[in-house]
Amino acid sequence: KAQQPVPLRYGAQYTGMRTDEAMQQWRSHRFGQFIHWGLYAIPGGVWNGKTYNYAAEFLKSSARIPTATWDSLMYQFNPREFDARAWAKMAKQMGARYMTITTKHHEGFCLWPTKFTDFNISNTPFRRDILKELVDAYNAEGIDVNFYYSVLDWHHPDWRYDIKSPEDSVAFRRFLDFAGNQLKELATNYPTVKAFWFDGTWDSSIKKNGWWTLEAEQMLKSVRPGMIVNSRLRADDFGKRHFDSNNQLMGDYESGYERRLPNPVKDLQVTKWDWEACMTVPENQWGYHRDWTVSHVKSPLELLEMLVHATSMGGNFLLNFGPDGNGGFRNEERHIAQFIGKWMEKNGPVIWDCGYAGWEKQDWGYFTRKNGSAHVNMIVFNKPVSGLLKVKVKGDVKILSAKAGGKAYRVEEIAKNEYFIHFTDRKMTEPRVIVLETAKAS
Ligand code: JFZ
Repeated sequence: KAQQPVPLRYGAQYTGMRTDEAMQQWRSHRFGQFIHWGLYAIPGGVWNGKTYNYAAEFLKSSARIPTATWDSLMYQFNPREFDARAWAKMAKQMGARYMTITTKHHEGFCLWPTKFTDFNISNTPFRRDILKELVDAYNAEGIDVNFYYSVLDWHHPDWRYDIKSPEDSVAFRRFLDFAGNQLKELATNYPTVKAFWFDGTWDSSIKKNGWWTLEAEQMLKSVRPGMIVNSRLRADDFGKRHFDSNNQLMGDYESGYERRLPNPVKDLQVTKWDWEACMTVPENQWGYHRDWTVSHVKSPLELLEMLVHATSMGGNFLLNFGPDGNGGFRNEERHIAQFIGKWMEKNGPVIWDCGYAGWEKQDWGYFTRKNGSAHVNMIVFNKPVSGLLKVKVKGDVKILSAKAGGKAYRVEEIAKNEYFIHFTDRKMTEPRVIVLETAKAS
């Protein structure tokens, strides 16, 4: 028998996907650039001559550095090479349609001149409002800017991991006011911000204050109609996160896929909601780390395949970059951006605006489709020795043609709803796109 829904005050606010223009735009972007930048970029994973292999943005915690010592890095933050317009051009060339920047990571340092703490960019030797320069430069390239915000704050004296005493609740209440003020300040002073990417909301203190996560979501949406927030912000009345106690997605999109992607056969449930996966280039480094030999560094092709994979399942792909303490990108990151950008220049239309095609995944690669289109894109990563690419269509459709650029490939119907595309003459040096033209069968 059907279960009665649990009454919730702070659960999901609606069911199904948002269909408004702001959300459609967010969804159509598909490819975003994530940027982790803060004081941790200065030591870059190395403290007192010792290299810490764990995530560079966690160095304060891994090397057990006292808060006062860490915070004094602020007086060294002077990224002379920083050039917002060059960053934006690189993102544009890569094919990214949005960028998400860490306004404040766990360390608590703020990249904008906030009124609510002195621990911010205006007290560095650099002084300039980095956030404003980035928003202006990316927007000028036609790229939307979104704000990452860590609620967890290693600097703020009122932060609590848990609420164990009346004193804790008083302090944490002050902390939540501080965070709410900062969020309102960000949404007000940077009016083109499209979305907030919340992080650092997994501790008991937040889970016991689910009301605040809903209040923050609603406040941002009232300041900026159309605002988008990720599921990671949210906790319900019972401290359940991402999905509420009735298993409904909270926030506007699911953001739990971190450094992994849904399985293209088993996890098709994700095609029912909006989602975004975020990805690092090394195994687990978000901020700048001097030594990338500590783990496997993904190749441009691996990352490009992940972008296609995410698109094929109706998700966005947010690829992380960690600029160094001078404001420059490492060569590996530049190379990745260039490589993906070259492919996107030709093939962007099978990514942007595209999503799940509704057809069964095949071993050669991925399908994508623009919503409602009669054209289905095949993105071929693995060419079989036979050169025969199997396609199983869904429903009453026929494949009329298979084309790559000007060239047509033979389409052979081998069984009901099953085809071979004869891709025999091609030597592949990069993922190849074949566009299938379909028509209703009857
Ligand atoms: C968090 C941060 O701690 C990290 O520094 C980075 O900013 C990343 C994007 O987010 O790390 C997480 C967050 C969530 C999970 C794992 C690591 N998770 O849900 O598995």
